[in-house]
Amino acid sequence: PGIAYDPPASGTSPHVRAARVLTANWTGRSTVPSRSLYPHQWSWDSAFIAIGLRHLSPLRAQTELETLLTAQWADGRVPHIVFNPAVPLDAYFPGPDFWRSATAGRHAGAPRTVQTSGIVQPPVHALAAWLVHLADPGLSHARGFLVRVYPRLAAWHRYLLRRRDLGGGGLVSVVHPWEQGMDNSPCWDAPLARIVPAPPRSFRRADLTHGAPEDRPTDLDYGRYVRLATDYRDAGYADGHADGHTNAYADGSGGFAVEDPAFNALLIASEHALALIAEELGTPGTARRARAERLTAALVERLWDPEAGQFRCRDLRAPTPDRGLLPERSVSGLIPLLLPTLPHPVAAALVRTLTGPHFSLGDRTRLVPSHDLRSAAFDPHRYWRGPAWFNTGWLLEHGLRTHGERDLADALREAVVTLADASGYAEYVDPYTGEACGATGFGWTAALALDLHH
Ligand code: 9WN
Repeated sequence: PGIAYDPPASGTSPHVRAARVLTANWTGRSTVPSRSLYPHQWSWDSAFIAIGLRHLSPLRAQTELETLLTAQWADGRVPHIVFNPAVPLDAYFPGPDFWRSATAGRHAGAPRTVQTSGIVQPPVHALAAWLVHLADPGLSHARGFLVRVYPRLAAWHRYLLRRRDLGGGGLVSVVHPWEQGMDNSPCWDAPLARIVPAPPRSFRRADLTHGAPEDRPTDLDYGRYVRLATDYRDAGYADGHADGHTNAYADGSGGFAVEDPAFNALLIASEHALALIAEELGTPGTARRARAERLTAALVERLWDPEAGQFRCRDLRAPTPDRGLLPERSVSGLIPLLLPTLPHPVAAALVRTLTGPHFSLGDRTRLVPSHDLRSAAFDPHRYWRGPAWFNTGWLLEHGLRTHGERDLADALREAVVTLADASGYAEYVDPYTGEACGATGFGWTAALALDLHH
């Protein structure tokens, strides 16, 4: 239903192969990131997927976002996973029986009709909604797409800005590595080291049934992910107030609270998109644009490191009085290049860092590695500790183009499209060789390659 474009059985072009991945991962209301590893709906995956899907079927792209937003909590949070009740409980860990949203999330306003996780993911949704609208404004108007999603997207941003400014400096914090989306980034090594891992026998990983252990986070990482998620759940997924129970901090977070450059840059890009949506609906976008500018200023003030030539993560639980910037250089610290109103010297420095020895774009690497090539923690195969991912490639392609770096943007675009197809639409690839890692037939890889193909 709703499929506007049926790829021919013997298609040979990359476009057709990417479209096939999206068709194979479509469940009728949304798209799974991967049939094997991630058999439910994921929040930021759906946003990226909708951006590609709009070229195949604007209706499916709108539905993708609408389905996700139907699972929004009353407090405004958009959960990072919406569970498909038809999928067996042991197919993914942590599943609905772990998160128990309907009961544990009752006070935060978890929906009663669907089961979800209780944490969030980067807010790419308003940006995606705007791009989806542009693909077919006629259909969008006819279905009242923007009218329906706008209040939900506004509530989502309100939740982040009001309940997650844990550092008090205007930026949003994540309280779990899964929220930031780059789960085992070396940036989290120091903040996670302070977390007592859950006992290994208290949970069972499902990812190792499908993924190679050396491409996935370690058991020790998982023990800590489980501990943080358990504590947050057991405190009723409450943000922003002390409960004196399991949460040790007055702001409601557990032992992990980080201001991340990519998460905040995506919020800013989405706030700009919300301004455009507001205007399209005949209301002023001025206040939103002003807020986006304030957030951009806060981002530069709190996370920009001129010596490193990139943004860094701020660890709010660091035992230093100034709550230090984390020393590791992640691709996350380059993503703000996406923002058109970034001060020129900052954008210029980011381009130098991207092409310099730490990321080597266009020299030793064809796609941007997720982590600093020169870090002792760099590993070309282990998940977010080095491999190149296609969503970060897509974001940086836009950033380069936005700041007038046409040749670099063209080369990156070509690399995303070529390597996505050559790898079988892999989840991530070795940044030097392009060798496929993780799952193949991965949703956002196909979607974003398709988008750059257009
Ligand atoms: C936990 C679905 C998600 C992505 C994340 C990626 C990975 C999950 C996992 O898969 O995380 O949310 O089980 O490893 O890190 O960015 O959204 O594709």
